[in-house]
Amino acid sequence: MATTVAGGLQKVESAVKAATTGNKKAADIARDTVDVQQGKFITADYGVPVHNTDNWLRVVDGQHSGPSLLEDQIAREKIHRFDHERIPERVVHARGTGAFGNFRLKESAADVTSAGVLTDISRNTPVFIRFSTVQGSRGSADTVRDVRGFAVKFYTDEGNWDIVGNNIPVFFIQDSIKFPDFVHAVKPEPHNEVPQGQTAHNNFWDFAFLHSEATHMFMWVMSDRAIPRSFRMMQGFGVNTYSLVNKDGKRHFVKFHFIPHLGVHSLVWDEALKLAGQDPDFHRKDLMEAIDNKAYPKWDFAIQTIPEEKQDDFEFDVLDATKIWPEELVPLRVIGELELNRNVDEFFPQTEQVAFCTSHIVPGIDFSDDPLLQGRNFSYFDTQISRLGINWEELPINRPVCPMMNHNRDGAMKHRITKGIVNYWPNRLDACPPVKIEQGGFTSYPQKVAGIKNRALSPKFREHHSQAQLFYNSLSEHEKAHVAKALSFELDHCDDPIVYQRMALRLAEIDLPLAQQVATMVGAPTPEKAGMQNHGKKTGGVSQLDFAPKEPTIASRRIAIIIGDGFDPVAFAGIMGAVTGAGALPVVIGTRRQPIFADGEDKSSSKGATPDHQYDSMRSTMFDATFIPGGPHVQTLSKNGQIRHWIAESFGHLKAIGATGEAVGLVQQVLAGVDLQFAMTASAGVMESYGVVTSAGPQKPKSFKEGFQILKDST
Ligand code: HDE
Repeated sequence: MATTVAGGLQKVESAVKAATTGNKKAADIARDTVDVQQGKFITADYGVPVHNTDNWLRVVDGQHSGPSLLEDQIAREKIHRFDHERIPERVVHARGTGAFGNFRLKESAADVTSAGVLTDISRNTPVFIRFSTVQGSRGSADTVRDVRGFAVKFYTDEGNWDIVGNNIPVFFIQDSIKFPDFVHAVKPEPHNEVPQGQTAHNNFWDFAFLHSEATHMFMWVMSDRAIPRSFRMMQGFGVNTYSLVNKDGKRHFVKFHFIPHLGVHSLVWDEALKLAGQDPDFHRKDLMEAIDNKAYPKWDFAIQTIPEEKQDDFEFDVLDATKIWPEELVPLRVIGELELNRNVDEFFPQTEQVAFCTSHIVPGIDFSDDPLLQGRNFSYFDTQISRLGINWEELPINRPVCPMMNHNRDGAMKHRITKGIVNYWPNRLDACPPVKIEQGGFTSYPQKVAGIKNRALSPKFREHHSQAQLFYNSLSEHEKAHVAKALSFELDHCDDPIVYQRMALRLAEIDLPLAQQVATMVGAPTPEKAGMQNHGKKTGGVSQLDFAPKEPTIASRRIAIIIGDGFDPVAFAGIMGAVTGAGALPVVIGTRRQPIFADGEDKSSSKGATPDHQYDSMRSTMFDATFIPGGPHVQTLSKNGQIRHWIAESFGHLKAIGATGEAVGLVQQVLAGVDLQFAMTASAGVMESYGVVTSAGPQKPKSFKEGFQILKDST
């Protein structure tokens, strides 16, 4: 079928098919995609067929293996290639995972921009997203407390447009020159390279205190936002202020938002801590699993815009990345939808080599004087050069899908061959000329600038507390309790008293009761008066409860169904049908992975049920809910300490537990001594979930609390 390429490999059939499906990026990448299973035989990198890659060429005399020969070019190639497999990891956001998808515009924003991607509703723009943590290195765990990167590359018809965002709408610092200090302080400490994937250490909190501008952001990072349940359940924010320019040349400032259809959900801290060891790949697996199961994650794409002439109408500076634009003041306008629907074929050339640049914008979009953005525009391009080399934009994952031609040339690892006798402009052949503005050529917004050259920021940048208070006030009670617990955890890990004592004082500038609570837990003197009065104001779109999906859904959630020999087949079949019908993922956990037989099932004639996993390789933390059917198997389950722990732990994490028949008794027994109040303190809050659902009570208690009460009453 497909033509043979060097190395005896052939084009991937599926990738070639992509060329005909209309997805321009899939078709583009297909040009460079081969399938190892289509390879007829092994060749060297220079194409020569090789018959033995298992033994180094050496002198053998029949009895002894003699010295290996340097002459063996095949062995040397294999080792050389291996020696150089690694490239430098990203200096921040090293740990990440990516996927392909599409962006569909639903409403033209032609009133504010001339960008084709935001005005042409007939387009289907391919995208690649990379989600990441910030602090940890490439091999660190997914569920650590950290900001998540949310970087989107739109392969538009006018070139690549990158929104290199986060899942938190503000940042720690206002001026990009502070970034190296910030990253040094947050990363593992210089003397011992500790801790990995954590902000719970002296240097981070020392930095946080010494930069009061970081106050708003660290409050977000101490909230549930920093321990998402899934990448699919987090918001994305461009954070920086960009500009949109319409066809009449009018400019608006803009902030970009992505809002997940599944709502914004988090783990509880105890789950996150345990998962970091039990399943360090929890988030990347979750994303791949959902896409494989066609539960394609979707986000609304929204913009907030402020006309240029209203720049000074706000208490805060609209170019300050430590501030949100409260939605009561600047409403969100949903104009599009983003969907992820394809996993990568190979991690390194796609997810690892993808390179984002805040400076990648398309006509109709422009920068602003946001001092954080200005520095970022320099930094990203620069870092790609050291990570990937100067020709990084030629890599398949990075190259645009529209025509690309200019007079830039050469550099290490140049791949493209440009024919022609001129490589400069202007040239006597008129080859590859600039594009007129009216024909779509990019031009910068002709902004008027005046001022005194100085190392300073304008006065409004000096206010650092108001929105930190606004954020805290806008949380629900259980979210506030989680913030207090997170701060208590983090500052307890700081052993230098100056660090946690000062931070208790900083917290007293946000909310006195919060500061007092945290000071008690971390051993700082209890602040007696507020360093600054809390203004008491609230805003929408901050609490995660504001993002509940329109219809409650368990779609794509993982439900554990625990069985041993003698389970009730009717309850089992019923729950399998119900879970699958609701679009969730049933995962059968057995007392072993070999087939398990239902109550009354004849082992000689039946195949039994083959579990997906055996209980000892899984933990309750990996599931959103648990169901145990009744039947004699409960006798075995009830003797198993790990299964009892599973039930108790799920309960402690306020997850739904379902049981029928004899299994109701097991759940009652395990939870008999548990005080609901205590369970909720452990998870620090009352979550409105369906709690414990058993055949002993109504099918759907209104809350976790009610479910638990019903269980107790029926004991
Ligand atoms: Fe980044 N950031 N950043 N950052 N950032 C990088 O670029 C930088 C900032 C963000 O999945 C680096 O390619 C500076 C804010 C994401 O490949 C580097 C400043 C936001 C990613 C860099 C910031 C981000 C990066 C490291 C302060 C949210 C991962 C590797 C002015 C809006 C992208 C790389 C990916 C990565 C610099 C602050 C988001 C060094 C100088 C604010 C999602 O260039």
